Amino acid sequence: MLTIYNDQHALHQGKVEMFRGELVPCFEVPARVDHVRHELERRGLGPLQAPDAFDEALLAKVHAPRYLDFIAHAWDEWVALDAANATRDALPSYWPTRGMRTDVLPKSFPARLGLFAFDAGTPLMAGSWTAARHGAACAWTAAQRVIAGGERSAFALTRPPGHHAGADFFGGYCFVNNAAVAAQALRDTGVERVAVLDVDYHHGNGTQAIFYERSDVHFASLHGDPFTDYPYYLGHADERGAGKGEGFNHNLPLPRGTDFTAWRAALGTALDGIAKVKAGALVVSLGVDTFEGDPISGFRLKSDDYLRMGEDLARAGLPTVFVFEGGYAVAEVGVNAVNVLEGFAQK
Ligand code: Q9C
Ligand code: ZN
Repeated sequence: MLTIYNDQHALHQGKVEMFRGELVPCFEVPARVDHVRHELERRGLGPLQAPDAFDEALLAKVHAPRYLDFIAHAWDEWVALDAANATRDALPSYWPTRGMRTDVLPKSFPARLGLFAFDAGTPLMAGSWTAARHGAACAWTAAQRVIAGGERSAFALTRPPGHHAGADFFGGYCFVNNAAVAAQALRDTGVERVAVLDVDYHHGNGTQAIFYERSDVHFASLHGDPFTDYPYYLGHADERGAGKGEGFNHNLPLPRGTDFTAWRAALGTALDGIAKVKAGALVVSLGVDTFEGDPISGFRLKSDDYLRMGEDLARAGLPTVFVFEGGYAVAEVGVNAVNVLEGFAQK
């Protein structure tokens, strides 16, 4: 499997996140990607390539200009508030709620930080924007290789992850929606309809929101039920798309404790939906936080199940871009993610 690797990922390295009423060490750590890279190398599933030069104007196809302006300068603004901020990550503490204004941007940086964020679990630091932009370049390059380059599949190995980031918000450890960038790139290369299949434990609220009113990108997601699981406020089965996008959004929420037998049946349902809309290419938001040992998630997949997952994905018979998302059982993340790729490649 051709892998496009973000060698800048470790520039993003959060210290703490708000979790159950206290600041705890971040779950989303650089070692996650290191384990995946080492596992790819150990199994000889190379090569690793650097991304091509990426026109950043492409980010504006899936993100709002005012969000991109904000996030590009956020670290400098944070440090300008107080020189001592250089030693701590930026985290929001204020959010607009129903009935408040989000159309007028406050001058206050902390107020804007909260306006563009949806949780206090996504620290931003000096290298976050560089790491996130390089990640988008990896997703974009993987899409180019699959369509223009004639590869059957490619893998964007990057962090921070992307699927919780919407057109104008960050959260869930995500700043730039890499899967959306890949899907848009496939569209721009002439694929008439792209399917994004999100197998991360958490609902891909950002990806759903970006494409909710579009019929050219079908979004399907298997995830922990939002009644009990993050991101809580999106991901129910009755969210089917709106306007032109009606019928092109497919959520399959599953209860905590779901094992691979039930998960795989839901995957079959999602793949049937993708076949029905006649998608010409597939983007897989590949989170492996469905693993039984994941510290923040509730499904029960075992390492071997990821081989079967890859085989099932291959049966869709589509050019496929894999984009790395979550997975926090750090030592097992490499084996689990690479099992999906190997299962896919062997079919
Ligand atoms: N008790 C990704 O997997 N914290 N993001 C949830 C639940 C946020 C996960 C805590 C989880 C974000 C890409
Ligand atoms: Zn996740």
